[in-house]
Amino acid sequence: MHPECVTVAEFVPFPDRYEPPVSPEEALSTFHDAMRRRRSVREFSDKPVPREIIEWLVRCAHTAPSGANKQPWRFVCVQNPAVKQKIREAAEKEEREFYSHRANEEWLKDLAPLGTDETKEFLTVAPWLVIVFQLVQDDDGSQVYYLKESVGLASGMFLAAAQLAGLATLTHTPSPMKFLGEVLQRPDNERAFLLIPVGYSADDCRVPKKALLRKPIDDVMIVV
Ligand code: IYR
Repeated sequence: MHPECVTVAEFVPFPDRYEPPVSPEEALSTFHDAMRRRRSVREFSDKPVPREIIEWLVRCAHTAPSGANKQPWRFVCVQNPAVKQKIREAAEKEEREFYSHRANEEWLKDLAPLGTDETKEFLTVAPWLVIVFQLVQDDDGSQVYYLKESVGLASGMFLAAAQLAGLATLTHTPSPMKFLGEVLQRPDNERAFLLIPVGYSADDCRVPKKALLRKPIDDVMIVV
């Protein structure tokens, strides 16, 4: 080991250990019932969501594990209408390219049941756009580890928290996403990872029928 790596790990007795107030089965069936009803929503209401709620979502996401506990994420939470408009215009520009020639035939065929196209009205209608950035280096210039895994875990926890709060989300990935760093004037060590519109689903919100279907559990779970 290098001589400068002699920092000794300090341990404390596990504080504040969580125990479910109900049986594991009951806790899990309650959680599952909320999660199975989550849908990716593209038709949002413009009903406002208080800033404090969005802060709770970020706090929940920020509990995620990460490589060497580097917490290599940043959540830029946009409610300013002019900034949302800028993001929409830039995203739609990329999406026009995607749908007209970037995507191959198989991709367009796979997307057909979702009914998506280059119009991204939800980017101006949803009260909040949360852009998750990954830190390719920490702010102090030090290395980060398992970046996509870490930021993916935090993003998943953000979505779960939003669902528990009765909020609708979409995992939107306009590609490429470089414009998000530019519009939001983010520093060079941040790369956009995911754009998550957050709000309430519109009263007359519709969702794709095909995406209701889950593969059977035996297709996704192998017990050895
Ligand atoms: N980014 C495009 C296309 C798109 C791609 C996938 I993979 C999706 O699951 C959904 C959409 C768009 O947002 O329309």
